[in-house]
Amino acid sequence: MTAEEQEQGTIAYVALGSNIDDREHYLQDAITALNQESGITVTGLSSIYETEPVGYVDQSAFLNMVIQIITVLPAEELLFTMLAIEKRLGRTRDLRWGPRTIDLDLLLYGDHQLTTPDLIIPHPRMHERAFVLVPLTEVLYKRQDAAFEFISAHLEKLEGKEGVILWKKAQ
Ligand code: PH2
Ligand code: MG
Ligand code: MG
Repeated sequence: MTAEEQEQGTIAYVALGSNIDDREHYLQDAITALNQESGITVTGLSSIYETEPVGYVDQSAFLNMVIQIITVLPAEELLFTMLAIEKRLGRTRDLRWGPRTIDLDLLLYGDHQLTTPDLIIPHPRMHERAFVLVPLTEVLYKRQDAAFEFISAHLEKLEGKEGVILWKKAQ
């Protein structure tokens, strides 16, 4: 961790997904809950996209978005905080990749690379998922993050973007 990060916190990106009603409400509640945590400030929002389910396809369409946060929490503590918020918002884990009230995935944590038993950063599947890269690219651009070039190059090569439809544009 650099001295600057120690002082100001680390910029991180979190993907949100919901496919159980009220989907938009779950996204909103999760953002509010994250922002209320001490040590986390929400600093940027993508638009909300409606997306075809990927992986396990026999389930309802998702709403997905990505937010930028700045946090003084170490990555693993941030992850545990996210999991606790998922739980508070009624998340159960019955079926891998199955329906969920809210899914919070840590995508990027500064430019750190990290592998622990609980966490891999950058998120190992994000480069294959249009429902992640479309909103991530949007918020990286908006916040003028240097990672934009690299991530948008991945997005250009990716298939399945037609399954990701703008649902509510960010202000
Ligand atoms: N999440 C998954 C599996 N499939 N499909 C869409 N469209 N959106 C998601 O957030 C999603 C998914 C596992 O986390
Ligand atoms: Mg996920
Ligand atoms: Mg998850």
